[in-house]
Amino acid sequence: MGTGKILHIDMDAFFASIEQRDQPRLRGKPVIIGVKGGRGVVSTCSYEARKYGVRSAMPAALADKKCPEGIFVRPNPKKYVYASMKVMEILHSYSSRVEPTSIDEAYLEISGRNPGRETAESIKNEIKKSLDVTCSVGIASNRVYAKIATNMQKPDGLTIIEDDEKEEKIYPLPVSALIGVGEKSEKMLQKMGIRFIGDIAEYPDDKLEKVFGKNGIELKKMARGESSSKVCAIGEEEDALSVGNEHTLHKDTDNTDIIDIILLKLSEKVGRRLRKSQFAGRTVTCKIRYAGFETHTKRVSYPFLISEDEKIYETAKSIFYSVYCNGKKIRLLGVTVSGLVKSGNEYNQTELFYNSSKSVSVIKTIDSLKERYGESAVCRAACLSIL
Ligand code: TTP
Ligand code: MG
Repeated sequence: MGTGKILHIDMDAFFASIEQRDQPRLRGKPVIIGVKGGRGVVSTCSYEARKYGVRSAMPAALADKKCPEGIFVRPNPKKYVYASMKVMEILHSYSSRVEPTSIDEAYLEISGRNPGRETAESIKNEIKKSLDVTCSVGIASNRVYAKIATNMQKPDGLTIIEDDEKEEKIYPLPVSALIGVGEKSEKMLQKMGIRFIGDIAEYPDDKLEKVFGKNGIELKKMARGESSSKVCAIGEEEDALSVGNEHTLHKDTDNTDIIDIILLKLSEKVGRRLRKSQFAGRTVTCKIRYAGFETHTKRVSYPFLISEDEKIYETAKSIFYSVYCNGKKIRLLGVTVSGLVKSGNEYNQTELFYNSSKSVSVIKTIDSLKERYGESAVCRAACLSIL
């Protein structure tokens, strides 16, 4: 059988592995990246800590309770950004088409002449040799399966899914293994009698479309391994169409409460403009300018359409914190959604991929209030407590 075309790579317990590499006393131990006794959440943890049930985004206090022998380590973002850059540099030496999708994750298009397994092994060896940390790789003929493959064997895994293996290896997986299917979508699918990826793959188009709009069709394509698998190298994105907003601060700040609120307000503005013009997009870009004018932009792309404020905010925020150097003062922030597609009933379509307790009617009400009384008329509780 032919080899896969898309290679997906994801570093193992990224921040924790870097700390274990740099501090030998942490090796083989349950390491929790976060602040012990703080009110914050866990950034990530070593595989040793995962055995105790510790997870990313879990409150630090809960992680401490679950794993009393866990060793908390404060995050060193600069170090992780540097390591990420090294990884991306290595990836670029294997393909001109590399799409980083987070600080420790990327898709690569590998040409037909290069056998997938050899390329993957070589990448894994080179990363291990030059950074002394491990990664997991998945290869398939499409992005969705490649990412699923990566997650099938972690840490230090290498998994290849051939096209003729999908019924055996992909279809028996629960729907939640598909990127974008959260708890809410899972429940809705369950009500339709859909539990496994194979169920979606065989489900009638019209019924999926009725419930989920265009994203229902997209979901079926994802399940079948037929969704778009283009790898967008940096600078190549099709973002002729985009909606974005920027905010320059009156006074440069490193206060993350203020930064979060600005990102929230920018995301709400962009979301409202998207919905008003009946567009939804795949890519969120966050622009960060430091006081010295040093500017960074980074983007994350989803295989589905989004237009909800919270999804935009969540994404912009995760991009921000993957780039931000703690303590550096910020002058300007920007949030943009691109890769836009005209969408008739976007609420219905995006509902499938959107895991929020906030109902569509609430979003609509907020939009119409802002329309009538201006942006500052409706401010969430989070904003009110600070501004
Ligand atoms: P992930 O790739 O999701 O996690 P991971 O690399 O730690 O572990 P895995 O082996 O399962 O891939 O995220 C990459 C890094 O991003 C992670 O090391 C820390 C950071 N991160 C956060 O700070 N907060 C989060 O909620 C998540 C999910 C990740
Ligand atoms: Mg990772």
